[in-house]
Amino acid sequence: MADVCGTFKLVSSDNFDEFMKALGVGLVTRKMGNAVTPTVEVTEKDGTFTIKTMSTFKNSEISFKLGEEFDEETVDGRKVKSVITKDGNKLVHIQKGDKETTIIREFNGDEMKAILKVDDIVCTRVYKSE
Ligand code: ACD
Repeated sequence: MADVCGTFKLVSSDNFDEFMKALGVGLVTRKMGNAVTPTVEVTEKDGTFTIKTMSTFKNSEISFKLGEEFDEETVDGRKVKSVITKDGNKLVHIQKGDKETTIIREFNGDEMKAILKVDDIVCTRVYKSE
């Protein structure tokens, strides 16, 4: 398994509401999104990576090969073209749709930090190993 694999639970989140607002996510979904503490599981087998994000509200699962574009439907229902590359201990996920969003997942030992960007908004979510 690659060095960017593991299972992590959300421990802090900064600016997620602003990030969701910029994507046009409605109030009720934003409230739920802000309230849940997802678990993220990253695995890799024979060059195919899988990222599962699980919560009591919504789940998502994507499988991909590094650098190869794939179709993704985001948890807020956007249909985007995604590409994920690896830069050292980071997975860099670019989603192209009506708006371009970036999710950088950085792995440092028992911590995974997700930095989500859209427009000029930056949201930081910190996860710790389960
Ligand atoms: C993370 C964040 C994963 C979600 C990233 C972008 C989604 C865009 C908008 C969120 C819309 C609704 C939020 C609902 C649930 C959020 C948590 C569950 C994710 C499956 O990796 O931390």
